[in-house]
Amino acid sequence: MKIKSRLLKASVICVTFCLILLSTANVSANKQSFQPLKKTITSTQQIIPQKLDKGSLLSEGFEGGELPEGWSVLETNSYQNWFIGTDPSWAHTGNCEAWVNYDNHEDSDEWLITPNLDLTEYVAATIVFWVWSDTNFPGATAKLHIRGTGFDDIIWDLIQDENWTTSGWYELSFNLTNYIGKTINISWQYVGFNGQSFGVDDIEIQGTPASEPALQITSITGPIGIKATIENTGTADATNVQWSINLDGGFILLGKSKAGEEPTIPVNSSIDVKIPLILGFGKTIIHVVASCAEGVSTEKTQNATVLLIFVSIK
Ligand SMILES: [Ca+2]
Ligand SMILES: [Ca+2]
Repeated sequence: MKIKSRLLKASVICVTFCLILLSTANVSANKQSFQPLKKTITSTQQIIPQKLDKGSLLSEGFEGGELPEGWSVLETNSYQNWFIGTDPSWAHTGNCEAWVNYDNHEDSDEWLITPNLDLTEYVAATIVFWVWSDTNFPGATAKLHIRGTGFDDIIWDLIQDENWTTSGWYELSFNLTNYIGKTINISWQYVGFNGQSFGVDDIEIQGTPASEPALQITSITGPIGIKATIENTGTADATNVQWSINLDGGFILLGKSKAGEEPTIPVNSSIDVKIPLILGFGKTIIHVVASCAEGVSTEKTQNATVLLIFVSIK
């Protein structure tokens, strides 16, 4: 009986202890399960090179498996900081994402910062990205900062601005047009104590390039005198277009050079500029230059032979 009683007591203690353990595990399971596993990159994982078109200022899915070049982090302590997770089950797309785990030991103040972005050549810009989190643990929040010389604007705050009762990936987009003409960087600041974990993936920053003229000398022809065609292949009118034609070499008695000005070459239009009559002989190099008030210029050289009034283009 004694042995049975002892066994029973031991069993009760054991079961109680297990129940306590289980209940403790339950309390933290909700958040412990959010910790993505670290894994090493295997040879089957591809590092996808970035291909940016003219309108793309930044495109980042963290698929390189490490903090991308030009990015930085600020850490206030050594525990629960930003890292690049490499488990595909935690990424929004691909294998990787930027992640910071919740911290219930120390205050978090962890920054993930993009490279500097020059918005001077653009007339509009937007940022779109995905974040993983929820708003059920308001002890910590994530803030989106736009920073540049003399300013630090918080344009989004997870706990203040969202009501995400289910954890998962959410898409966010913001207009950056207020920052046109400036150089900025964008930061995700994870700050507070014992909040929800936070992930970022698939960041796209698109800009609308400012329109500008583009000048091109598309042809230089003879045979009586020289005619050059200057074309505006850009996206804005070229104004106060200064042009010149010069002949270098040979024995040129008449029509060695000429310069002029055209008030405007509209988009997708061209003008013909001329030296109407050239008199001379010998091999020469025709040099045509054009520039406009918008600071764009172009030039072209062409070999030719002059024989009396005839110009033969080589
Ligand atoms: Ca990714
Ligand atoms: Ca930390």
